[in-house]
Amino acid sequence: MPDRYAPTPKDKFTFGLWTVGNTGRDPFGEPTRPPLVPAEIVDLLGEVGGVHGVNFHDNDLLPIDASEAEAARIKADFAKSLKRNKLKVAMATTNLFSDPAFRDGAFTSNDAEVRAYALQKTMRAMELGAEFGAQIYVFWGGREGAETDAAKDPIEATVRFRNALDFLCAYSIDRGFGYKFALEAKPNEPRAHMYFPTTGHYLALIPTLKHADLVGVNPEVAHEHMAGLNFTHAVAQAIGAGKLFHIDLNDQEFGRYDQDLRFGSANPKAAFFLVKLLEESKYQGFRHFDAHAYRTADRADSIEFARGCMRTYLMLKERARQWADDPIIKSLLKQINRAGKDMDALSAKYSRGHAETLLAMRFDRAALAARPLPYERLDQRTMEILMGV
Ligand code: GLT
Ligand code: MN
Ligand code: MN
Repeated sequence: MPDRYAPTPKDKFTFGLWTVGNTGRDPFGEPTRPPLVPAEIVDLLGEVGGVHGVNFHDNDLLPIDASEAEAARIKADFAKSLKRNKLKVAMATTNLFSDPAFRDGAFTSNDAEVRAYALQKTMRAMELGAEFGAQIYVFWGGREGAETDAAKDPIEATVRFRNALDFLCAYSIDRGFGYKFALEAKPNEPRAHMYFPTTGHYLALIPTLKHADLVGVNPEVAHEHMAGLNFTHAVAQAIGAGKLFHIDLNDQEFGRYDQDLRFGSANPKAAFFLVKLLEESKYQGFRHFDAHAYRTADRADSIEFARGCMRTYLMLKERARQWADDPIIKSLLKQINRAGKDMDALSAKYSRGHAETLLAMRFDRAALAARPLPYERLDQRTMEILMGV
């Protein structure tokens, strides 16, 4: 029997080199898995099966101090492994956080030379991504924040960040890369307070950019959960603004330090509403799993981790379809959505007449409050569908 949860490249599932290549290192412990070179990570993804593509930071592919000869060899091996495994490069990004040069930030650093270096590094990384056909360019400001607000003027930091984005958008246009840029928020990393802590903050920044049309967001489940927020609402706002250019799927328990867990493994109900939203809104972009396996995982278990991310997504997608087709859900939805054409017509557009009509209306508050809203039944039915009952 064919496995109906088996992914195919059409599902547009992607993994970063740093996700399945994660070695299990954490702030308190050394790696638990041997490091893999990029071509080996691509082979691992080939073994996982059904993956669309792979994403990288410049230094996931090329060590920061690689010689030209070394870089050429790594790139050639990587290209061969992509071909062998029929994988594409979907997204590229810059590592502006690991090197101590960025300890005070990159685009927002207090040092003009660091800011200039960050631009240079990003331009080179954009070139590298374009060489492999990346369409999306992510900005995750891993160090764009401050451990103490005595260090930086936060208004000036925002100006610096905006200037960098304006510069890099213009560079992309100039070079004809055709990138769409996706900004990824995170509240803290690891101790510092970030300047753009949530997706909403970035959605507010974008209209102030020179090339706002090129720039959207890359929301990540874990990052919104770290801030105690409802991820699906953030994504919905991005979709509504036409700005969901990319998405980082993983999971994260609330009130915990950065976990990057297998998709849907911590909050399956929240994951269900997210998948439902992405599918019903016909999101066309990549579905990137920015997560990594448990520290205990070996290679075989890391493969299971990657398969699990995709499988859970596809299971939830099926549940979302069941939900929409379920007769009980349908009748409950009908009951709670009380359409009122005349009412809507009044409020759809302002006119003095509409305002006067509204002002003259008498509303029966008690009757409004007495109308049934069986959300307990609706939610329980949702749970039953989720649990396969
Ligand atoms: C890092 C971070 C992620 C970002 C990556 C892109 S790097 O793993 O935690 O959320 O998406 O820069
Ligand atoms: Mn991410
Ligand atoms: Mn993360």
